Amino acid sequence: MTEVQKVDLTKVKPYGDTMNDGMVQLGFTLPVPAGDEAVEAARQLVRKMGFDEPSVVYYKDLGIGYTYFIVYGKTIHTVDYTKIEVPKVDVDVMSKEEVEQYIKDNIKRNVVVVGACTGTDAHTVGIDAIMNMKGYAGHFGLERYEGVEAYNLGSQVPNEELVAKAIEVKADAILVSQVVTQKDVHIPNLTQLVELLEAEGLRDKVILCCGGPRISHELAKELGYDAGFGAGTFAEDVASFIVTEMVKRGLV
Ligand code: B12
Repeated sequence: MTEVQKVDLTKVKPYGDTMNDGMVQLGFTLPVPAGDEAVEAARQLVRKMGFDEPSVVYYKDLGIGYTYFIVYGKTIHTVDYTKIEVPKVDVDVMSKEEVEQYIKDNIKRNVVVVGACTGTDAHTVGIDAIMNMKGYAGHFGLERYEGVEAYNLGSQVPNEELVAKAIEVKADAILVSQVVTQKDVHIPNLTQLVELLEAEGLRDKVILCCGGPRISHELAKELGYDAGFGAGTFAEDVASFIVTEMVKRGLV
C-alpha cells in the first residue's frame, strides 16, 4: 500500500519525486557564448539563487553570443503556507442566470458596462473573453446577459475615449484590461484613468474594475480601483461584483 506522506504546511518546498526534495526547473538565457564556461556560469548563478546541486540538463547556443539553459536545482528555502493571506475580491459569485435575476429583483433597469483594453495595449482577447457574446471557455460574456448593456471598445483605446463613452452611455461600470506589464507600463495608464474620472467627478458614481493576467486585487485597490481580476476570470466573477457593489453603494 502506498503511504501518503504528511506535509508540514509551515515549511513548504517544491516536490520533485520525493517530499521536500526542493527540486525546481529553471529556464533562462545568459549573454555569453555557449560552451563549458557558459555552463559553469549558469551553475554558479543558480547556486547563488539559493539552489543546491545545480545541474545544467540542457543548453542551446542562441547565436550572437547568447546561450539558453535549463537547469535543475534543489531550493534551500521554504515558505510558511499557514501564514499566507491574499487579498481577494469579496463577493459571492453568482451564475449568469442568478446575476440576471439579481438585476431584475434589485436594480430593475439595465446595467450599463463599458470596457476596453487601454493605452498602447493591443491584447483584445482578455476583454473579449469577459464581454463578448460568445465568452470564454464555456462561460458567456456580458453582452449575452439579460439586463446588461455592454459596450466593448476593443484595444488601444485612449483613457479619454473610454471616459467619453462612459459619460455618453451613462455607464454604471467601467472595465479596463491591461495585459502588457513590461516595465510597469500599465501603472501610469491605470492611474491616469482614475485621475480623469476624478476630474470629471465620476469616480464615485461608477464601479471601476481592471483585469489581466498580471493584475491582482491588491494592486487594483492600491491604484484606486474597486476590484482587480487576474488569470482565469470569467464574466460571472465581474458581473457578480458589479451588481452587488451597485446595490451596496446605492448606485441603482
Ligand atoms: C495573443 C498574444 C498577442 C497578440 C494579441 C492579439 C489580440 N488581438 O489580442 C499580438 C500578436 C498582437 C501580441 C502582441 C504583443 N505582445 Co502578446 N501575447 C499574446 C499571448 C500569446 C496570448 C494572450 C491571450 O490572448 N491570452 C488569453 C486571454 C483569454 O487571457 P488574458 O488576457 O489573461 O485574459 C483573462 C484574464 O487575465 C482576465 N482579464 C483580462 N483582462 C480583463 C479585464 C477585466 C475587466 C476583467 C474583469 C478580467 C480580465 O480575464 C480573461 C479571461 O480569463 C500572450 C502570451 C500568453 N500565453 O499569455 C502574449 C503576451 C501577453 N504578449 C506579450 C508581448 C510582450 C507582446 C508585444 C509587446 C510583443 C512585441 N514585442 O511586439 C506585443 C504588444 C503589442 C501591443 N501594443 O500591445 C507578453 C507580455 C509580457 C508582459 N509582462 O508585459 C506576453 C505575456 C508574451 C510573453 N511571454 O512575453 N500578443
